[in-house]
Amino acid sequence: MAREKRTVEELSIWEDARAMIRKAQAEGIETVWDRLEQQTPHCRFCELGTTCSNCTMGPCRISSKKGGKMQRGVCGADADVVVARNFGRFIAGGAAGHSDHGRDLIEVLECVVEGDSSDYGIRDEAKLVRIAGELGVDTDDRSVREIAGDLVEVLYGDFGSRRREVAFLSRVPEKRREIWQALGMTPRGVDREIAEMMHRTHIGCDNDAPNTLIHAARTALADGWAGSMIGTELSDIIFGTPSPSYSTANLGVLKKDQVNILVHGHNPVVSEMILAAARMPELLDRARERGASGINIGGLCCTSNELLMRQGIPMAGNHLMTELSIVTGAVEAVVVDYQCIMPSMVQISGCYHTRFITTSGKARFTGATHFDIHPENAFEKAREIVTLAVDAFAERDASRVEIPDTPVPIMTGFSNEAILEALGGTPEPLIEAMRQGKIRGVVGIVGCNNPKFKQDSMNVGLAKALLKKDILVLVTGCVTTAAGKAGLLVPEGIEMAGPGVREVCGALGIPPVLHMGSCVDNSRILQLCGLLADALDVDISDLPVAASAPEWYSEKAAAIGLYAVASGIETHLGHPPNILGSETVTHLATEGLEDLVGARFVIEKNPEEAAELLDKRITAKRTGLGWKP
Ligand code: SF4
Ligand code: MSK
Repeated sequence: MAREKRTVEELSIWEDARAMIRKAQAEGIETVWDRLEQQTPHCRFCELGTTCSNCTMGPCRISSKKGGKMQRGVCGADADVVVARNFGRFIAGGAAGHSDHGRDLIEVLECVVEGDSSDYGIRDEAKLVRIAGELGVDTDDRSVREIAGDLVEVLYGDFGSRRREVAFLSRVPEKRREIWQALGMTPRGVDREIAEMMHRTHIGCDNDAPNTLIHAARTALADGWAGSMIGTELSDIIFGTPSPSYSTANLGVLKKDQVNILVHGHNPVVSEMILAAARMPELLDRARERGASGINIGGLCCTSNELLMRQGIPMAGNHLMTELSIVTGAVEAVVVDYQCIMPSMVQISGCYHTRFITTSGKARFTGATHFDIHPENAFEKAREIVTLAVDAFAERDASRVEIPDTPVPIMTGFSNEAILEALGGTPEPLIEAMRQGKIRGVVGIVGCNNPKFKQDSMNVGLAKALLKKDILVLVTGCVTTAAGKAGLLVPEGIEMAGPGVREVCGALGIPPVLHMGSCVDNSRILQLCGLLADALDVDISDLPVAASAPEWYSEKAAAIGLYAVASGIETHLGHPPNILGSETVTHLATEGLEDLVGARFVIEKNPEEAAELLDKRITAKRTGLGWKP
């Protein structure tokens, strides 16, 4: 039966998105929703995870019909083995993305230490010394440069195989470390776990699905407690630790009379330089000479989160807004680093005067203008990029410009340091509010948009449903924009929360949903859970906390979900990964992991139902702690 085409209203909950989808349709521009329709229905074998092309005896498909033909691939691998191997490689991809991002920051710090880059520096020296001390570096009577040099070595070590465990495992509660040790899940080195995942899933290696999945969890843990955590902590050291501030969100942050430059991707290394260049008087003069009143920097996806948290740069949109931002006709340049950048943006840029600029040798796009940016040349290249964008302003076709909506205010900058400072230096007031039931629990809602969902319907729906139950919400990644546009990232948002959250957040003057950063910054949430568990002398799995990635789509999001579960945090997903072709793998993910690591995945596509499931978990954990439900 032919599927009915979804109306524009069914694609997104936002008016800025709908206006731009209509404009794209009127101008004959293909978007992600058009291509999803062309690709639907998807290959059923792929959806179930039962295709394999790991060797050239195949590719093979395993039938889901029990007892029929094609129960095994040519080599004899059954559905369990094929699904587990595919999932393991999916996780390795996600862990590689976050972790390679973390490594890039080590390289920047190394350049600073060795004097190879004057464009970057150490903005938070106190944090550098604190983190170095935490990781065993001698900090007494030594220069910042010497300490940073040793920290660089310790963190590079986390990527190799000489360690028994990654350095930040010192932040993991003892009980959790024992669980990992007993299961063989302790992450040793980032590259080691990723390489071993690829090795185990080579033809003729790990042919026992649960064993493969244990290593998938170990690989994900290397991401969360090493690669991502390094990314977060070094970004803070180099660019400054976030503290609360205000900004704005939605496509209305674009300015009709200014040169608009959107930074997109994940890493702050390039975008911080673009921002600095855009503030240069000579470039502002150049913009004025060309008829613009200024240079406006806005963000997309996680690069946006990075600049928003530290610099208050407005957020133009999340994943499904990226194509639509160009459709406004008001964007002179999109400057990207890596991850979550749809290749279609090159074609859409070509429909306007927009310059699509790539900056990383790891993420080149055919048809884009490439500037190879390294720590040694970053500011100079950023200056050239901004010049290019300024000059493009003259080519803007005013008759095609449409900037929908007016920006909404958002509050950002809730690093753990900022949260602890607001609480008076210790997590105790938060624990007390939780003990009293004013804040019944905490849920981190993270992750993406996916065109299979009505954009942000789940992200916003779940946040609102949890708040009503007096459950505090933390957000990162693309959920940030969703929460912001819904009015949840300002102190006035407490009106949408239950009485307890309203009272606590109202007294502190903070929003009921706290923005903690980008995707790698989910490591901040891990660290916070570790702090709370240690303060209560329990394991993370004993806490009334949970996680959710309602509209997730990427390998990275799956890795985040798995490291959360393996850390003892029950995690909701709005739709399952491609594992349903294996009963063993599905059972392990949704039930069996509870016995092993004290948490599991729950899959639910209705936000109210999902809130009920997470509430059930939180209630059980509260009871376990001897607190009223
Ligand atoms: Fe087929 Fe086995 Fe080769 Fe996979 S590894 S393609 S299941 S023969
Ligand atoms: S950018 S991984 S779409 S959150 Fe981090 Fe957004 Fe998901 Fe990318």
